[in-house]
Amino acid sequence: RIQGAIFDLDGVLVDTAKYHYLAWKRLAAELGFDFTEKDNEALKGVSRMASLDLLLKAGGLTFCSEKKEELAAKKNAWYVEYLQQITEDEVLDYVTDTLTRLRRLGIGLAIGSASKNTPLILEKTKLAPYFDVIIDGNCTSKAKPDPEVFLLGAKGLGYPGEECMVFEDSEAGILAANAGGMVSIYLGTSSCADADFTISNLSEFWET
Ligand code: B16
Ligand code: MG
Repeated sequence: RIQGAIFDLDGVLVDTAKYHYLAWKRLAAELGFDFTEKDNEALKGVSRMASLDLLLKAGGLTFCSEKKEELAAKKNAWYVEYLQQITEDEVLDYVTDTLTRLRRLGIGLAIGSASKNTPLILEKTKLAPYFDVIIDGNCTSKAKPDPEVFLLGAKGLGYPGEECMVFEDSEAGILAANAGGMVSIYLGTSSCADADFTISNLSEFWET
């Protein structure tokens, strides 16, 4: 039986995936190439430096690691600038309903995010009080698709991976959930072949 639910942050709880995209697109433009929404799919759930590597590959560019640190910092500064203006309005549909209903059912609730900006996002959106455990890019060393972030979430909740379900909007995150032995639920309009279930939004979760 499922005892715990672990939620990805960007793209699942809050609509911040679009700001990541805007910031990466801005960086690509500055480097002289176009970066499409389709190109951006591969970056979802992926760590900041790994995302930069994918972006540079798409643009056919290579840089030394010092320069890459500089570019990643630049992207992050733009992203953080966008985050300054977000409010509870950025919380996606059915999120607070879902969290409240799961809590009433006795399910433990965790966040499992790759983002180092998780504390800022939670502060702006006032979501932190809903969760028992928060695992983010500041306390993990291995990026999704490694299951580390979700295994730490399950451990924090006190349940084995098999008793947890993971809500994700990225391919890397679904692979991480599968590797952790969890039930993987993909949130998206396209389908994700590796996910145990695919839903287009959280209200659909309650219909099945
Ligand atoms: P940061 P998630 C991920 O968050 C994003 O999906 C991904 O696009 C981003 O590169 C990564 O966090 C790192 O974020 O640069 O803020 O540390 O989807 O795992 O909640
Ligand atoms: Mg995500």
